[in-house]
Amino acid sequence: MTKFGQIVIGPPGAGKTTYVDGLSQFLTALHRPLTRINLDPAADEPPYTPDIDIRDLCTVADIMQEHSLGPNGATLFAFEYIDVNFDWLEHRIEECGGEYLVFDMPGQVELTTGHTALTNILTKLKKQLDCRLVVVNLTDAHCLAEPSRYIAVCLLSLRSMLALEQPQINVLSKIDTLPRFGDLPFNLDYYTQVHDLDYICDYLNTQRHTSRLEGLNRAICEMVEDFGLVSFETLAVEDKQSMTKLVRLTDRVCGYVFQGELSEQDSALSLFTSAMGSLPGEHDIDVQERWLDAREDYDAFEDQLWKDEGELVAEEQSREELKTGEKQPQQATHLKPTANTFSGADRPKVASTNK
Ligand SMILES: Nc1nc2c(ncn2[C@@H]2O[C@H](COP(=O)(O)OP(=O)(O)O)[C@@H](O)[C@H]2O)c(=O)[nH]1
Ligand SMILES: [Mg+2]
Repeated sequence: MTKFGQIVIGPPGAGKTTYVDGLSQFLTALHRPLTRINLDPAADEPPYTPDIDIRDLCTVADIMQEHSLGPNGATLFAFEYIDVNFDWLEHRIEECGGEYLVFDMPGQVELTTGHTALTNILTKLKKQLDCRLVVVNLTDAHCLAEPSRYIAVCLLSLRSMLALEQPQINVLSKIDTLPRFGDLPFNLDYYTQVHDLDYICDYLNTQRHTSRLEGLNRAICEMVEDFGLVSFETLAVEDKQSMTKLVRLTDRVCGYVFQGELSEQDSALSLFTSAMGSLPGEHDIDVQERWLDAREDYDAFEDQLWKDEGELVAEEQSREELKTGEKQPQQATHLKPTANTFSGADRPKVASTNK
């Protein structure tokens, strides 16, 4: 059976484990058969319960002791170990049986930019288990506060796209924390679209101590733009709209949308989990407005929206119970987008700053 899923990568602290936990709750609510796989051999107890855990095969502490390696080398070794012992992973995935796999990865950048073990594992997952995976590359949105870090993140994202040779969605995580870092010189959509990077180089040159790096910055930006592969989505893991949008996008990119209809046709939510169409109003939401210019209005608006939906679901359920005389199981219908979800008409309005 073809399997679909996500490989969640990104530097340490980018929010990978938190996202896997959020995603796991989200997809469980949609009744999607899920296998959660922790491939971080140095993970502390993750907030979700992994169905498969690399720490059952090897831990960083054991490898460090046995092979006199540091924590970084031990993590790379662990991936070489999985590569060589791929049968273990294959067997465990088949045993768990979930049609949707979510891999929580360690933050070592070498794994996704140059080391071959992960590439080999991805190839085996594809060839031996018919997995169609999408890489979700998280980077803390804090990088936007520092233009040179943003350029480095663009370069790293491009590097992992080229090295892993998988469909990849780059994500600025913890976008809800952005207002803490002060005014940005450009609108948020400038950073997400990754176009006209000349402007950010010009801006960098107005800063002190960076002029000697001008040529290097411009060369990196030119290369990133020439490839035309890098752009960013945004994510605040506790924001349902934000999670919904990312789930829809990952479903389209890995191809889950084409088989969701078959496997989930009994679910009232199949339309939501598998439909190709965009969320109502999905493309109207301006990330600058949502997370910076009118954040509080949007938060209040969303709270009210979910509250209204919750009440609607409760009403529907009690009507159903009255009709059948039976207690209805708790439905996840509150996750279904309703016609009024960000339809535009009631959405908070704000004059764009258009930088
Ligand atoms: N504000 C905010 N914090 C987040 C978000 N996602 C993760 N975090 C926090 O970021 C920290 C690191 O997250 P973790 O998932 O352990 O990162 P990992 O090392 O990439 O697995 C934790 O304290 C999380 O609570 C988010 O969307 N918003
Ligand atoms: Mg983690």
